[in-house]
Amino acid sequence: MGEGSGPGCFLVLEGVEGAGKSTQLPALAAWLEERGHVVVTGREPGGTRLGESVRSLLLDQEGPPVCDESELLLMLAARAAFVREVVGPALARGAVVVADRFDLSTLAYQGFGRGLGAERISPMIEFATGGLRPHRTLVLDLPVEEGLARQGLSGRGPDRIEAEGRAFLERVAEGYRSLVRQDPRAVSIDARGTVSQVQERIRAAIQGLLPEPPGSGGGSTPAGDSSGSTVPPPASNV
Ligand code: T5A
Repeated sequence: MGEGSGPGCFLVLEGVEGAGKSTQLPALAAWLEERGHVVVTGREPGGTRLGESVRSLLLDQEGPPVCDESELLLMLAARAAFVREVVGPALARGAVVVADRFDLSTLAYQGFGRGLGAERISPMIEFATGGLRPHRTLVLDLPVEEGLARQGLSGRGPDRIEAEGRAFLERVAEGYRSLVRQDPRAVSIDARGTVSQVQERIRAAIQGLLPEPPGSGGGSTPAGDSSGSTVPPPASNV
């Protein structure tokens, strides 16, 4: 497994809480499908049975106490499964994979937010991913305050990590800004404005990256694959 391995294309949406990743992902996937691409989606932590179990363990407010080091290792355990069960096989089939969070989340949240150090944990991330990196990471940039306000309006209560508070989330946001400066595959997307304005910016940022869609049938899954719909809920791609 190497950088962006396989003939497909690996896109990742990143950003602070409430930046709009989960809103933008299905719209992007539908747009790609309309253009004839086979699209596979997933979220992190999650996207596999193991990943979804890790997600509950880490994000439920009622879950067990988790120290920062355990949190990092559990995020990476989920990622190792996601790469091997979902992303790698999909890229090998020529699909466009769109993930809600990936490696930059770990660097921003555990590296900067928890203070474990991005340089220190980078080799661990590489071990978990087998060196697989997105072709493009789209970091939705929104002031922390605005993201929290959007979340508040959504009526969803904070998960365990979100509940860390404002100072933690500001460190995460600053981490993202620093990571975008260093990573040539990452681009910052202004996440202010309407949902469709942000979607337009995302589409513009992936121009020229996408492979030729397979045939002209549009979104069909290659023979031998029984996963059905090309934009299924996260865990059903496995
Ligand atoms: N994590 C994850 C780590 O610490 N390390 C890691 O390695 C990984 C992979 C995951 C948590 O785990 C942490 C990070 C997170 O704390 P999550 O639920 O997947 O949790 O991620 P969240 O960021 O918490 O998801 P959110 O749902 O809060 O944020 P989104 O997806 O960015 O925002 P979204 O799309 O749900 O939008 C939030 C609200 O805003 C509205 C939406 O309708 C929704 O109500 N909205 C807009 N309103 C106005 N204008 C727009 N343009 C809008 N776009 C969306």
